Amino acid sequence: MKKKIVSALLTATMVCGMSVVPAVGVAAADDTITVGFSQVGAESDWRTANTESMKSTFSEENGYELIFDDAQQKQENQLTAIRNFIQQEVDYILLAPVTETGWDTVLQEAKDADISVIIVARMVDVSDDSLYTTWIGTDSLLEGRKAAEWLNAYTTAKGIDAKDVNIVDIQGTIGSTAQIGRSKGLEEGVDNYGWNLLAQQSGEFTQAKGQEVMESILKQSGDDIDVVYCENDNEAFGAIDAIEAAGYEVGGEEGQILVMSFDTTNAGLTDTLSGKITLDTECNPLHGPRVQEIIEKLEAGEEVDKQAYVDEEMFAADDTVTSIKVDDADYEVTTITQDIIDGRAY
Ligand code: GZL
Ligand code: ZN
Repeated sequence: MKKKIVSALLTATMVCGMSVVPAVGVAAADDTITVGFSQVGAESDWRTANTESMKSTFSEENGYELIFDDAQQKQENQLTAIRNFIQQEVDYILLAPVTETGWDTVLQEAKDADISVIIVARMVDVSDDSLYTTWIGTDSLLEGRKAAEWLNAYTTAKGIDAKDVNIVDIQGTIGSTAQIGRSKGLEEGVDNYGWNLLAQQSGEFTQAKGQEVMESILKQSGDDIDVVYCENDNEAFGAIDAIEAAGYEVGGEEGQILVMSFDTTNAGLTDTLSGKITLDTECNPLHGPRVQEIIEKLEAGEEVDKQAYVDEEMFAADDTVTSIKVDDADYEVTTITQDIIDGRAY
C-alpha cells in the first residue's frame, strides 16, 4: 500500500503551450501502487483474456498490488467490491461495469475518498462524468455498424434481396455498453436496408444461454432464419451447436444459416476459419497496458483524455467482402488464416 504522498501544491507553469510540472514537496513513499479491480465475471473467452491482461499488467514485479474481485455478473457484487476498495484505501479503482446505470452513489463515495476511478471496456451512464477519471474502451456502436455494413455488402454481392434477409439477434447482457452498441448497429442496418428482424433475445454473452435462446427461436421459426447475429463469440458457439442439432447447416452459402459474431477470440476465429462463423468483428480485451499507461500519467501529475478507444479489425471466412465504409471511414475485412490466428495475442 503506497502511503498517501503528501505533496505540496504542484504548480504548473505554462511555457508556450506545454505544461511544466515541477515536483514540489513530494514526500518519499513506498512506491507500490494498490489497484482494486472490480471485474464483471468470467462469462466469456473475451472476459478471461481481459482478466489475464489486467493481472499480468498489475503484477508485483511491475510495482503494483492488485486486489481482484469477480462479480459473477452481478452489479450488487461490484458495489460491495468498490466499497471494500475504498475501505482499504486503494490508490486506484478499476471498474468494468456489468451494465451502464446505477453507479452514481458508489462513484461519489470513491470521489469523496479521493480515489481515482478508471472505467474499462464497458461504459457507465452517470449524471456527472467527474465521477470517473477516464474510460478505456472499445466502440461497440461502431462494431455493430461495421458488422451491419458488412452484411449489406455480403448479401448484395450474393444477389440476395434485403427483404429476403431474416435475422435473429442474440443480444448480450441487456443494458451493457457492448449490447447497447451492437444491437443499435444492427437495428440501424435493419432500418437502412429493409432486413427482417425476426427475433431479439439476450444470450447474456454466455455459450449456455446462447444455445438455449437459439433452440427456442429455432423451434418457432427455424426454416425462416437466414442470419444469426451473435453479440459475442460464446453466444455464437452455443447458437451453432443448437442450429446443427436442429439439422440446419451454418455458413454463408444458399440454404445455410449465416452466423456473425464479435470478440475475435481464438476459438471464434477458429470457427471463422472453418466457415461456421462467416464474420467475426474484433473487440480488443487487452486493456491492461493502456490502463497502466493512464495510471503512470496520473502518477506523474499529467492530464489524461476522458476516453481512449482501441483500434479493432474484422475477420471473415472468405473474401466476398474485403472492405466496408462507416461514416466515410473505410475498414478492411481480412480473410482469416491459421497464420493470423497463430500470431494473435488472444
Ligand atoms: C466488450 C465486453 C463484452 C464482450 C463479451 O467490451 O464488455 O463482454 O464482447 C463480454 O464477450 O462478455
Ligand atoms: Zn468492443
